[in-house]
Amino acid sequence: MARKDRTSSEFRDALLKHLTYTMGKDPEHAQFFDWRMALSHAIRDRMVDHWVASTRKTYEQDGKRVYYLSMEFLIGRLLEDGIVNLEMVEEVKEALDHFGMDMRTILNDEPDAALGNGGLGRLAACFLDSLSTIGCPAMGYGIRYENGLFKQSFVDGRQVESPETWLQEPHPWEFERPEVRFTLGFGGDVIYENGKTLWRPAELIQAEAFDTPIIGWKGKWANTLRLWAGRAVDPFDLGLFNSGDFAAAAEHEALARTISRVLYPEDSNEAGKELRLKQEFFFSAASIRDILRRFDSQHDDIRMLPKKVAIQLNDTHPAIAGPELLRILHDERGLSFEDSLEIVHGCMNYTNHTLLPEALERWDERLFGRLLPRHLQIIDRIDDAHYKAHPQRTLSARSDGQVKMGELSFIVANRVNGVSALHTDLMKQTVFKELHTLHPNRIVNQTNGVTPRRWLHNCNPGLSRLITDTIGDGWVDDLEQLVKLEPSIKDKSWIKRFETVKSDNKQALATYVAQTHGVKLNTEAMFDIQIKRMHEYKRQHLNILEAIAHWQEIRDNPNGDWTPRVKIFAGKAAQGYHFAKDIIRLINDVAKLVNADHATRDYLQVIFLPNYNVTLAERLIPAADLSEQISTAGKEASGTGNMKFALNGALTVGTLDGANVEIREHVGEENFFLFGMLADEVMQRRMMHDHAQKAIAADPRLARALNALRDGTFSPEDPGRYTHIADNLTWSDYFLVCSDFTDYWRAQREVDAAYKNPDKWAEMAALNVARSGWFSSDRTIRGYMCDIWGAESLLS
Ligand code: F58
Repeated sequence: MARKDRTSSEFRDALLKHLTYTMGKDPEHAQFFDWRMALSHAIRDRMVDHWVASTRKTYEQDGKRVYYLSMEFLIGRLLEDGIVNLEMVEEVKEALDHFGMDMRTILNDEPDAALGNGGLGRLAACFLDSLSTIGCPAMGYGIRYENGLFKQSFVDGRQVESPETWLQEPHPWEFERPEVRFTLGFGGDVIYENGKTLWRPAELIQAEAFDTPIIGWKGKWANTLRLWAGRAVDPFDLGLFNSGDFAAAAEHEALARTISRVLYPEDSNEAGKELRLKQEFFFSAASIRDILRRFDSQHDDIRMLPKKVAIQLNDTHPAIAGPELLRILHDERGLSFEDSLEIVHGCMNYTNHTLLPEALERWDERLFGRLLPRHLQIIDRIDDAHYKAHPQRTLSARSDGQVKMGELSFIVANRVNGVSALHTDLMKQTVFKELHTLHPNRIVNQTNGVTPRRWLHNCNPGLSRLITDTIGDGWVDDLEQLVKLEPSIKDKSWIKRFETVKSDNKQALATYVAQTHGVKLNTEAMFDIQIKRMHEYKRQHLNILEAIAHWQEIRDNPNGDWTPRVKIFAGKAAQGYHFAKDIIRLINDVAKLVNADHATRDYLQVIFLPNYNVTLAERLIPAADLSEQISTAGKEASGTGNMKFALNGALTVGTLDGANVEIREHVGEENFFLFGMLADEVMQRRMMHDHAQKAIAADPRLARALNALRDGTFSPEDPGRYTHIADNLTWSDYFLVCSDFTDYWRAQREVDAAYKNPDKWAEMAALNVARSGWFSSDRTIRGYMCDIWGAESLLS
């Protein structure tokens, strides 16, 4: 038998074996679910050999290991990723064909693991993929939320949240590790005994590990994502049970499990805040213990820790890991405070993802002290030591009755990084100005990136094939090879193929939208897409205001030479963020009216797709013509969606914000639609108290669109529904929607004009693809390895 036939028949057997012995089904009666689970297990088996080999090599070589601590890992679906990375697509297809199953249908049956909110969590997932592709020994640490980010649906256009239940069915990728458990504590007292300070927590909980292998490109390396689940130390009280109080008997376990129950519990009340802080400590402390246990198994001298361990704090959520490590070294292992601090400093690094002051974490010191009394003392000592070394400083980690996690992370960390060049500069000038002056070498930049495996190779097979036909497949793990496409872009027949790929992708999206939402999209029109968390700084309302103004103009002149557009939105608003939820409702109300308008609907359609997640992004991005990256300059730390769109051949309409700046530099300013104020102009303009009113007075289109919000055009049954949005924009407009409107309008009309010339448009789009290679997360991870972690690849 030829080798290929042998391997596919072997895989067929493996699949059948799992169907029979793991799922306990015979093929006759197996459901989709059974086939998917059997397939996942068969694929997971193939991963395990690589995984074990990588782990063995990591121990043998004893190189520096990287630990990425993150509250979020927005990993999405894993089956296709696994099949592709193991180069098993053909084998799997053949095996499934043999049993009369369709691979695509099975892949689409997998739930999307939504263990994150947005860019921060997705970045963590892209980094895991790149760390494994590069062969950097690393581990991701996070929380195994039973319910990830809520499911979003719309009722009368309003966002309705329901629990996300990805773990309701077994998750085939993880390995439960009941033997890896740590007991952690909260509350209690700090006692002084024999010259030692010790923390005696009042409440104990266990963290249990669940491991998921993360396989890199071509299976050369595999790392681990270790997620912690809350368990009771004493799960069941038999005494209470026997006395008839069944609920109380199980209470310990129920309470312990709440800690890993949901991602970002509503924290507008005290109980929610407390749970959130507990979650942060829970996973950080468990991870620190695990890191020390592993280190201790190979080394005797704890002073070697910074040589062997690099810890990356993904934002401030795991910042308590610093004081916790310090506590263990000083209180439990007896090192001096100074030596302990030096070791901690040598290991820890911190990535900042936002400059929004309200998003920088701060804890009320009473809550903090109640839950973590010893850590509060340690933070004070860190502050004191820092003050001694820098008496000129004016701010500290603990002040004004609060514990400031940004300052704490900065002081403790060896390196602090921003996520785009602009963001890093702004960090130096704004939030961390003083700390930067005291530590001028601490802040470094690592512009974000995205994994080309998921965000081009897997989500856009048509474009991937065209690229591989043109330049070979080396680009998949060396994305800068995409520049080799440039000569072909001048070739008319190549551009035709490129255009066909895009129109096929649009068609596929339109079919999906028709099937799932019953809306028929005009595939001849430009697909103009804005998908991201709902936030005022991201300015989805600027987009919809422009759409309203555009609709009004088309209505004025229905026989004009309009460029047809489909405006697509998706994104979730935080449960307590009412303004953002009202913007969702507005977009849905605008969609209802505009899509039904016979005079305009050939030129303008608006749709808000519910329940934005990684899987939906994978469908939308390959079909986009235009990418909306329109945040108020200075507010979007980087953006990563912007990179995914450019890489898939969408043109950007955007401000000079976050990584847009670098995208524009790479793809060329002639291939990017720029508008809006610059970050420093934004700061200036905000000082002008009547900036919005002036902008409205100067632009009749804007005034008219705002009037339509006020006069109930979009909510005739409830005419006052959107008055507060118009009022907010007129009288406050912190994010400068009005001030940027006129220039946004101009840029959008340039977009319209450019789209009228399809060949030119395709050429610009293809140049975006060819020049986006730098935005691979492989490049970003290499930057972290070299500038932050001092870690090396173990792939020979
Ligand atoms: C995002 N942050 C930034 N935060 O907004 C984006 O510019 C950047 O590209 C990305 O990080 C990666 O660096 C982000 O996603 C959150 O989701 C917060 C988590 C904590 C609760 C509030 C949202």
